[in-house]
Amino acid sequence: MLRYLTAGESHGMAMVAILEGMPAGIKIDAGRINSELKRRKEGVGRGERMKIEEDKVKIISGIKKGMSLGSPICLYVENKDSSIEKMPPVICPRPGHADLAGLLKYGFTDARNVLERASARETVSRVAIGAVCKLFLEGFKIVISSKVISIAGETSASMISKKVAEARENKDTVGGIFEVTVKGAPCGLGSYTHADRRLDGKLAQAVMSIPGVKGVELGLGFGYAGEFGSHVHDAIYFTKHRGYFHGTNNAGGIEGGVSNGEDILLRACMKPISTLMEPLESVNISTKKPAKASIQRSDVCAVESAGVIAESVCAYALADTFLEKFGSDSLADIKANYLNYLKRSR
Ligand code: EPS
Repeated sequence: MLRYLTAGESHGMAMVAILEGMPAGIKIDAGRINSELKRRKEGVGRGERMKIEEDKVKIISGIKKGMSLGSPICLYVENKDSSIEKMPPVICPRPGHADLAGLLKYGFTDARNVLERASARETVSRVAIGAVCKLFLEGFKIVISSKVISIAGETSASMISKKVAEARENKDTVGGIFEVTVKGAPCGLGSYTHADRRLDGKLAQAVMSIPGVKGVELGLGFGYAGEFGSHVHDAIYFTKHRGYFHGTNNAGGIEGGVSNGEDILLRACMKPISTLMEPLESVNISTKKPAKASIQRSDVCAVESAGVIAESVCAYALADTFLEKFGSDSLADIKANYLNYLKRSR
């Protein structure tokens, strides 16, 4: 139903996104897109680039007088640091980054050609798209949030900032775990009928595609592995007031690839940022001799930002499945379909 494309290098002119398939009639304000972009920049462990960039969106198309037109929405975020043409070549690939695989795959002799696009700066575009999707979903009282669960194994804010400061001091980096919660999603988004329609698969793909993410789980996730079925499946109840509901939510709001009306709960693990100020062993790709990996300006930790990015990509996946179920070209028609469905599915 929905599709998007992003373009832009980390130090190129701008980050660009085109979102196609959004219905007409959604109230969309640049202010909300900008506040989501600001959230993406913040968080413990972010680096110098975040102080350089303003990350303010220009709406190029698809929106008139604050209302979506149903035509492709083009969003443009200028890069203040657009020094790509002047930057020196990178010849010692960084372990953990896309540098080496990208060099070999595309036949480059300069890993800058790889890292400019592999950089997590690309997520500016995905957060801008996610903000539009959030505005659409919020019209149906579907609200998405995220929080940090742990960073470098620590869970309290004070211990987390201590560990991040320690990593910065030691020229090191840290990763962690974040959680995304979706409240208000109706039962019935996604489908068990075919692999690529499953909501769990769509969400996992979307979150796994965020740079640095190495693991994704829904609800109890890996915790299911050591349990008896009778202890972990969520019993079903019905009351006139609530309709159908589950006693627990180990499934994380999705059964058989379909949302079941409970909160959708997703956790993901982000590895430590791969650019190290005290670099690991690598190889000079011109001489093929051992050399320390290249040093680039970077973050010490970006787990909090990854949570915001995950909210955004989940918002896109949910808006897509929502339009699949209730879709039409006009928001008014979608609302009518949605209310009709709510009435019959209780
Ligand atoms: C990022 C922009 C980058 C890095 C970081 C994320 O800016 P620069 O490379 O100019 O300092 O801060 O990039 C990475 C973590 C990465 O792996 O490339 C951003 O806007 O999110």
